[in-house]
Amino acid sequence: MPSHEHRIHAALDGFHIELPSWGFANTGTRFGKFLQPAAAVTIEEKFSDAGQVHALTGACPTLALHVLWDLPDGIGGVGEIERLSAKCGVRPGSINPNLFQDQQYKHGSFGNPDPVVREAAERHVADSVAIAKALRSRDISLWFADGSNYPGTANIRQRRTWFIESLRASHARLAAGQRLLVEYKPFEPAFYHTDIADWGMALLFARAAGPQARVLVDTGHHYLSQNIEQIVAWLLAEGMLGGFHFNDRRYADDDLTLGSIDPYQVFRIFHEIHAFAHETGALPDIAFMVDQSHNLKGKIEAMIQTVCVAQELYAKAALVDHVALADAQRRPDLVRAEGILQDAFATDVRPAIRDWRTGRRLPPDPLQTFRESGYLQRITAERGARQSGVSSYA
Ligand code: RM4
Ligand code: MN
Ligand code: MN
Repeated sequence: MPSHEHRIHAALDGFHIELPSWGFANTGTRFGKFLQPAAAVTIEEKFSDAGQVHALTGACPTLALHVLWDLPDGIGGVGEIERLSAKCGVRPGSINPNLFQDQQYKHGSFGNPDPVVREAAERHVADSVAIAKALRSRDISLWFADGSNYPGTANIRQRRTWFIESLRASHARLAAGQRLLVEYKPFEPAFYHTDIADWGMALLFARAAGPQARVLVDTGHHYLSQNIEQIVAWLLAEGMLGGFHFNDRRYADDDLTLGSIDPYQVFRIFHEIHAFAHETGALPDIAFMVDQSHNLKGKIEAMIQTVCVAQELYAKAALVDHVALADAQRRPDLVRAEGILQDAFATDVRPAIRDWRTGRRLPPDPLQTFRESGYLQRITAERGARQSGVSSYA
């Protein structure tokens, strides 16, 4: 078996994680926003900040874009995105349609009882697919705020049928190689029922949509104590896991820093992926993405911290001895099997990760280097001088 160091380095070589453009902008809660002078307002600033994170970590080559916020002129914005991408060294990643902010979506988008609104939503997704094609982005990532607040006010089965119709129509617009990712969320903003409430509904919708649709698991979108790694294992077995939105949560969809509350949960998710790769001989083709929007922490620092935590947990999971684990499971030697996971989780992988960074001409401590770089001071002064800065999100 290769050395720990070798396994960690090989794992990190293959580990990329996409940053969200909206994670660099001013956002807040429904109670208020605490504005940061350094927050990105323009798409140029978002690309610039993402470029910093990638330059320091070497792990974030793509930036997720939200169509309404980042391409307000639709396909007309593609040229500017290409220019910024080349300038900042970060490619456009998943394309996220916005099907929740416009007034017409008050009662839903694909599930709206009004056919005119459903059509508008389909058109927006079609535009998003066209944008993704023009940018050579693979994934169109769908999250719906659709649902209802009061029992009896929505025909749940009818809305399901409308969803299937619109998902099929959207899928039909995909080019070969593109994917439609279907995200689920149990509640919020709808508080009685959500049209895609859990992974089972997302799986059935993805299957109904067509062969290029997959499920997107946002780690914050589960009920308390749900076994997320089991969902991951099932979706892997079904060939239906498309990607992740990573964040942590304590109560609900809190958008906390990945691993800040339960790092062992993240480790167990990564373990299922490594175990699948060990058994099948190939890493599954999954998009790892961050979906965090920090209201209080510095946004760029929070992203660097997140990426470093993700690398650590991914590296720890790569240390699990799958041959020994399979043997312990077969016997079964329960204590030994569990101990194999615990030993990997307890391993301090930081020295090996520092070596990996040094070997790739990256700073051994990206956060420290960022703090010493002067970038934050510079953008705080430049961007703080202007008054606006409130993004429309959250
Ligand atoms: C949702 C979900 C989506 C994100 C929106 C803005 O909670 O996580 O992925 O696009 O927030
Ligand atoms: Mn999400
Ligand atoms: Mn969320």
